[in-house]
Parts: sequence; C-alpha cells; structure tokens
Amino acid sequence: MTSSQGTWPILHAHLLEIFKDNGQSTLFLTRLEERFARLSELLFSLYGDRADFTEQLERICTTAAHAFIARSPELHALDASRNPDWFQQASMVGGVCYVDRYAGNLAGIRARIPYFQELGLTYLHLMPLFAAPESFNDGGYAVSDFRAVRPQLGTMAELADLASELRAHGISLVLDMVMNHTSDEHEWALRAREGDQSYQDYYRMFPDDTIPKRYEQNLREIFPAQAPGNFTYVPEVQRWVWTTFHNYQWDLNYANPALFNAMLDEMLFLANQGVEVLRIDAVPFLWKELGTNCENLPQAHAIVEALNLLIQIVAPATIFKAEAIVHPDEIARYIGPECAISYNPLLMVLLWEALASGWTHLLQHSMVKRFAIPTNTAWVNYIRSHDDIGWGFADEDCAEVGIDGGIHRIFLNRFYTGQVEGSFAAGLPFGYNPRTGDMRISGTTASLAGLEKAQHSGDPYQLDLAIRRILAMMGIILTAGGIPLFYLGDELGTLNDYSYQHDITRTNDSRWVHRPAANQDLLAQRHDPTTVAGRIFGALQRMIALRKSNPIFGADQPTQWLNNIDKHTVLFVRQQGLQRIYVAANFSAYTQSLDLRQFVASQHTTDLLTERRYARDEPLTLAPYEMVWLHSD
Ligand code: OTU
Repeated sequence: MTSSQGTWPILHAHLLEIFKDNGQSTLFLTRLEERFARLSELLFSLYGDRADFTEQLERICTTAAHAFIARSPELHALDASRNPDWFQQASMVGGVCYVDRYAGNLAGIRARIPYFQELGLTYLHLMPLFAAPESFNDGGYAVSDFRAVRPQLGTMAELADLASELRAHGISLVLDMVMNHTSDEHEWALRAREGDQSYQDYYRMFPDDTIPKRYEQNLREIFPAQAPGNFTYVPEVQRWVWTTFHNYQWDLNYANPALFNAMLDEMLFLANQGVEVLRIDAVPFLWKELGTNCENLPQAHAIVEALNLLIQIVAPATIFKAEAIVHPDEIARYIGPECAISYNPLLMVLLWEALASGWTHLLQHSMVKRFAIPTNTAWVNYIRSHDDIGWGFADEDCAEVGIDGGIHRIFLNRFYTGQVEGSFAAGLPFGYNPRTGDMRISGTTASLAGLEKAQHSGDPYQLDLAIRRILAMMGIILTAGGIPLFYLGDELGTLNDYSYQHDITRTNDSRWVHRPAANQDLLAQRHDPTTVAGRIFGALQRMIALRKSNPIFGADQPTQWLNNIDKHTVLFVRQQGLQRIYVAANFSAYTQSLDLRQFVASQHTTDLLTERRYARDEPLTLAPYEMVWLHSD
C-alpha cells in the first residue's frame, strides 16, 4: 500500500520551499492535501513497483506547484469564481471548427466572435492547432509541439489572448489534449531517433518484432485502410515503435512516470493559456498490457483520474472531456472522477440509425438503459463530429429489441453509402476492413440527411424532408440533457466537399469530405428564409434561444426517456420541480399520431416551437420528421 501519510509531511515541506508567497502556497497545499490520498493511491497503482516511487510522486507534485505559480491572476480568479455546475447550464451551446478551414487563422476566429454570439455559442472547440508535420498530420492529431501554435494560424500568445477574449464574450475555449501519441517530428521522437534512451522510454519501443507480433494478436486496427497494423519500424535506431493510429503518430509510454510528468506539464501549460475544456483524445488506448486488447485498461482510467486531480489542484476552472469511441459500457466508465463531460456517440449513432430505419425503438431502449450519468457530469450531445460515424451501439441492446446488430450495421453502412433503394443519404465509406467487413461512414450532416440528393433532384418535397431531418436531430440534441455541440457549417446546411480527393495527402481519408471550408455564400444567405441555409439557420437560432431561456433544459435537470409508447417517435420528458417539457420527434417519413394521455399529465400543453396549444385528449399528429416541445401548462 501507499504510505501517503508518511510521505505528506516531507513533501509538504519541500513544496513550501518552491513558493515565495505564503498566501498562494496555502491554497495550493490545501487543494493538494484534500486529494493527496487518492492521488498517491492512483499513482502507486501505476508506478508503485518502482524503488524511486516517492521521488516520482514528488516530481509530479513539483510540476503541479510550478504550474500553479505560473497561472495568471485572471485565471486564478476564474478558478475561485466558477460554480461547479457551470457546464451543466441550459445556456451552454457548443460549436466546433478547424481554425484554418473555418476562419484562416486565429485572428479570423476572433473576428467571428459576433457570429458565434449571433448563433448563441458558449463553448468553442478549435480542432488541433499545434505545430504538426506539414503534409501528413491527421488533421492536426499528430502534434509536434504542444506549446507552439502552427505558424500559419498564429502564436501561443495570440491563443491565450483569444481564450480571454472569448471568455469576455461568454464563450469557453475547448482544445484537444492529444495525449496518447505525438507526431514522429516531436522533439521527444527526434531524440528517441537519435538513440537517446531516456526519450526512447517515452514511447513503446521494441528491439525486434517478436513482442509486437504477440501484442498484435489481440489488437484492433483503427485505420485499417490507411494505416494497417499497430507498429512501425524506425530505421535510424532499428527498433519498432507502437503506432495505434498512423505510422507517424507514436504512442506514448505511460508506464514511464517521467513521461506522465512530462505530459502533465504540457497539459497544465495549456490550462494556463486559458483553455477551459481539455478534450482528452483517444483515452482508451493509454495503457497496454500483453494478452489484452490494450483498450480501456484500469491503468488508463487511473492515468486520467490522476491527471484530473492534478488539474483540479492547479486549474480547477478547467474540465476534461472524454473522447472514447468504444462500447457504451466502457464510455460510461470515463465519466465522473475522470472526466466531467464526454461525447455521447451512442445517441449520435442512434439518431442516424433511427433516421435510416424509420424506427426509434432501439434508440429509446438504449437511452432508457444508458442515458443516466453521475450528477455534476454532462453528455456532449452531437449529430456528427470531424470523425467518421461508426455504429457503436451495443449488440445486446439490439438483441433486447429483436434486432441483429451485425446485420443492422451492414444495412446502415449500405444505407448511408446510398446502396439501399430509396436511401436519401450521400455518405462515403471510411475505414473499410476487408478482413472483418467492418466499415464506418463519412459525410456532412446535410449530405447524410438527404439535402445533397434533394438539391440534385430538385424535388421540393425531398428538400423539405431533408431540412426537417436536420432540424429534428438538432432539436433532440438541444433538448436532451447535456451540452449540444454543432459542427460549424452544419447550421447552414453545408454539403459534402469532394475536393479532398484531388489532394494526395488527404485522398485516402474520406473524413475530409465532411471538413469543408466555411462557405461564404451560405453565410450570406443565413437571414434569408427563402434559402435552404436561411431556413436551417433561422430555425436553429430560434431553438437555441428557446433552450437557453428555459433552465429545465440544463444537464443538471433529469431527462426521462419514454419507451414503448411509439415506435417511430423519439420521446423524452425534461423535468424541473413541477414543470415538464415533453419532447417528441417523428423520425419516420410518414405522419404519426400519438395519444398524449399515455404520457402527459396536465390537461393542456403548449408547443414552445409553434406556440400551438394541445388538449390532453386530442391526438398529437406529427408530420414526417416534425417535432414538438410540449410545455405542461
Ligand atoms: C481521435 O479519434 C480523433 O478524433 C481522430 O480525428 C484522430 O484521427 C485519432 O483520435 C487519432 O488522434 O479512431 O475514428 O476510442 O476511436 O480516439 C476516430 C477513441 C478514432 C478512438 C478515437 C479516434
């Protein structure tokens, strides 16, 4: 066991020496002491078998102390003033974009603040903007320097200014912490390639491929088409390095406490630039153990929880967002003491699943089973991200409602690549694995929801249906408990951009089809209700305003999903005290009629979207993809 009681007095004395100002040291040491037993327990579970464990623990706490001292007064004030439930409020609405593709550079992002406000955003995720290899960098997820902004985009000082300017406008800056790997051009990788043993130990390196081959027996391939296998040969040092993703993304070795400490330092540096949410990329892969699939291991959880404790000590205004695109049981385990918020890929894929099938029973069933998460945490609900859509629902949930999950995935892949008769979708395959038959889907919200095909056909009815599908999905993520997150461009109905196919560095990665540059024409149309962009933008803007003015929509209020009422409708109730809002959305192409007496208690309700009033004993008729937000009167 750890001897945290014995260690503390010595550590305390040592840390005290680092501080010149006593007022500061008291706050830091109090926060640390409150968390010290758990922190040392976690670190002991990772590094306890080392003779120098106490020294490692001391180094980690020293890194935290230095970061605390370096933190600006402005950010210390933010730490002191922030309510623990700040991210759960109904006022929270998120957007995500690439700096270069969306606005050219950081100055361009700054110039868009009025637009973010017009839409109602309070959370802005800028895709990885750090120094990275010039051509192959996985959309920025191969980081060469966590402390440098890519020169074309701006500087770190500009980023820190942007963070504070966004904050002044009520917007929290969200950045990625790409902590599973670095690019092969990161200084650590360069030193490892020069033969420096201490940097080789930052990565998972092997003298030959004997052990890699043994690991490989149990590993998935994440990018089977572009980057098969999980190991890459490094000729300079005649060694193999672990590369879960692309061969230029080297997996870091968290079994080495020096690496843990180095990444902690990078992370606290980012928190000190004013980043309020750190999106912890690829968390499932942080720890490897021979004979396992090397995903979601207990040590990966211990690493994230320990880092979160350290963030709470140094920069408590900053929270972690989990990016774990794995089985829903496993996703839930990252939420709570590890990450305050998490992507909700299950809701995301089931929205698309329901649209394709016209049936909502799998969605409702899975949500009843899995939507609840600990208090003081929140889902990040989204329709699509910069990544592909992979059908990560649980086979057991499917079986419980009489669906064969494997066959259903084949149907969905065929549907979204337009191979099913009558499919409205214009998606592309991503990551096809000929060995397993597995595949995922790329495409923008609008193209997947039918807008691209409808615009080509010129059929106004199809166009209408496509817009309704988009708005129905947007309406769900705005009203179900959590932080709604929009991929910017979707609010204007941006279609697929096939130009990546002519770019040699991108042509093998269909995810670029749904990462288009901002479309100035669509932006200019946004206030014109006769245009498609104007119809989507106007309706969305209104829904966002409605959400923000009703605290009942906050993640801190319960969401109750209603099963077994209607097989084509997404249906849930939001509650706050005696107040109720019933959200119902028809996810089929046919009119549906619902009996309100089955789930509404009050005699009358009013739809917040249309202001139409309903009596409890009249049927609720929903046109294809129509939705209502019924407020109990
Ligand atoms: C993430 O996604 C990023 O979102 C991707 O854009 C990156 O390419 C990747 O990491 C590497 O940095 O496989 O299909 O369970 O599934 O981390 C997306 C988590 C991915 C992984 C996820 C990864």
